[in-house]
Amino acid sequence: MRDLLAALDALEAEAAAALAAADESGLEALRVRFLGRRGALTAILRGLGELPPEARPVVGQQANAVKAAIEGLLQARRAALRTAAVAGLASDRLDASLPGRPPRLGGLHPLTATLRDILEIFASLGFVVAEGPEVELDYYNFEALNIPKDHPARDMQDTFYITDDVVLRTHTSPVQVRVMEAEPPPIRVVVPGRVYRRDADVTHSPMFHQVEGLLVDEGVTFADLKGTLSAFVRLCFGEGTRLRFRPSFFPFTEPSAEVDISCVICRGAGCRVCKQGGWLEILGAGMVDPEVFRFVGYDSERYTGFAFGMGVERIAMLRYGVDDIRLFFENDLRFLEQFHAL
Ligand code: 2U9
Repeated sequence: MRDLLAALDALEAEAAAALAAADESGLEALRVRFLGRRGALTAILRGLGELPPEARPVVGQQANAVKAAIEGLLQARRAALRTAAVAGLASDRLDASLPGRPPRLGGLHPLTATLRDILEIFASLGFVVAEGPEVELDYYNFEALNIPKDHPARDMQDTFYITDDVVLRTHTSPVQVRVMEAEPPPIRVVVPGRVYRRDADVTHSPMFHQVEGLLVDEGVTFADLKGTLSAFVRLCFGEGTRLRFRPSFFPFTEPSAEVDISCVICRGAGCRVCKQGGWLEILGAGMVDPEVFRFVGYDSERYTGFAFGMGVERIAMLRYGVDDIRLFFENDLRFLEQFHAL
């Protein structure tokens, strides 16, 4: 009898512990285990008849008390779990009046924004975009542009060679040669793209971007070049911007000029950006050399043309007051995010 009473106490303690740890899905299994027809409690109640008569009421009473206690614990646990579940539902409810999390917007890279603006301006002047390979034949990059074999630009020090006659293009000019080979005048193209030169410091990057332009037709003069570049400069930097053409030399243009604009920061008064000079060099240009027309089979007695070139990084540096070209290529978000609002 003592053993049976101890077993009943142990059973109640075991049930209490199991129920305290149970979740809703475990409750039914525990009911079957402790109160079911094959459970220990039922076995004890069924075996009462085998006990000595004086033990029957004592054990029977204790067994019924344990049964009632376990039923009570089971019901209490079920109620507690339900209450917790309802409280969870209430607190998880979506508050549709909360402000949303704004998605973080990206922005254009300053070079992309600058390049798009330049191309849009030339599109408004009637130029169409032409593109070509960055890995280029020596013939298109140098030979057909009247850059002779002994020219310093051809030095291993200045150009990335792939083989003896294949280079990474050093300018986008070979594209204009290809355009002229492919179609007769009139030609009116702008050529954006990456170019490569063995040069690296705060104002030079081994890869940078150019936009070049070429216009060829009958009767084209230096006045057309000046008019086109004046229109471009005023659309790009503002109506009040002045231009200055200085004589220069390029193998592929004759005559040639470098073009300065009045400083976009101080308007010519002198400042850090223009190094107190009041002028900024932003373009090279000239009339296409007849020798270049000879290479592509154009009749230089009938046709004349002008060409120009500019560095996109240089224009972006002037526009945004950036003093180190490498900042454009490091992809540091602290730099790039400053352009999102612009
Ligand atoms: C053909 C004929 C002529 C393109 C030209 C320049 C002057 C020039 C520089 C600007 C800054 C290169 O990026 S930079 O360092 N470019 O000064 N480019 S005329 O003349 C051409 C091109 C193609 C067939």
